[in-house]
Amino acid sequence: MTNMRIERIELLHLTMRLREQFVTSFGPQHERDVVLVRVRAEGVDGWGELVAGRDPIYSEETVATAVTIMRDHLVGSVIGRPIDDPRQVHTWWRWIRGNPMAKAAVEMAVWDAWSAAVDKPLAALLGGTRTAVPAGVSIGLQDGTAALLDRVDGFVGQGYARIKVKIAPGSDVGLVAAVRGRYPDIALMADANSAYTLGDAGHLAKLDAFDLTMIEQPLAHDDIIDHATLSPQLRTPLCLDESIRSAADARRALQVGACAIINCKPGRLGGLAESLALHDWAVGVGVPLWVGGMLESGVGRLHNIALASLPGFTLPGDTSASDRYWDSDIIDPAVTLSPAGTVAVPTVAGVGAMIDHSLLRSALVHSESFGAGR
Ligand code: OSB
Ligand code: MG
Repeated sequence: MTNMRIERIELLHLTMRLREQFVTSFGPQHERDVVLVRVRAEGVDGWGELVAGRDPIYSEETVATAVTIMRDHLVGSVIGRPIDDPRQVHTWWRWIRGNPMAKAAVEMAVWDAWSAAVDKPLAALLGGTRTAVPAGVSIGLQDGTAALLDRVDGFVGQGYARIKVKIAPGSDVGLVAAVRGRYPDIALMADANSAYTLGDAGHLAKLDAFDLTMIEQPLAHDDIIDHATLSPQLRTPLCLDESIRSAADARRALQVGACAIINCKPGRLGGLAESLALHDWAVGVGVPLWVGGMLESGVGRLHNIALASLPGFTLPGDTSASDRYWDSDIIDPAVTLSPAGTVAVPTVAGVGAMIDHSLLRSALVHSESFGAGR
């Protein structure tokens, strides 16, 4: 198989209720508006997931803006155009500024279709080398320390390989001290989602006492320079999430000393090709990397797990099991956590074979389609 042509693209709009609210420094979230992209080529389907939120709080993109970009600029440039390598697709969109989540949703669906067409698992296509990857879990802000410890107990009991707690001003040092006090040896980190400023440097330095693997994105979502000023004031390594939108951003951040670790989210980077570029660069310079999550349904989750199987992802990702967020995920089998704290890398070619269409239908709100056979 050397060539593929996408004939039709469908956008499936789902609403999925989270098992429990997820609270970050941005506020609480109870459900996700999930848009799945289904690309249809000769005899095969490919699936991608839009990770944008309903509101522009993690980044500027929202479900509505991303769907507009897909409809007006992405879908038409892909349908009918011969593809001989899924790496090509993102280069067609270089002229479109920003909008990485919209691009990633379509690009990842093309990768998945390619995986199905060549009958090779996505992980293998990307250069993955592991059959299982260590899974971390991200725990939202809770109503007090006792509630947080309760959640941590549950996830440590399930075997998660790393615990990430969300922090915000007023809910930080005490929480981290309590978790570290109860679990002296677990891999523990804190994610601030941009809730602090440089003036908080002295306060953030108090977290140095708790042997955190990293502090994620303490300062502004679009900042690199202030993080470089903060970094030498802390012993704890900094990890950037929101600020890194390309492999070049990561290079610049490392160059100025803004971080020592990078969270790789394909949605934030515009897709898998850019994620691979980031990965290859990180391996070259020896920067630890991990795959972050965006509360994905099974579709995005399987993509993230495939990516995490590459050798440069040296730290556990936010690649938790389906039941972390969903009562019933839309894939079958769901992603499960092994007693060793790992999730299995899918060996099936194409996510489509793993979709539970009746669960998908029960979450479906509406759909739209583009191209032939409408
Ligand atoms: O900052 O990593 C983040 C979820 C939504 C938006 C941003 C983030 C998160 C998480 C959860 O921390 C990651 C996950 O488990 O999917
Ligand atoms: Mg984060």
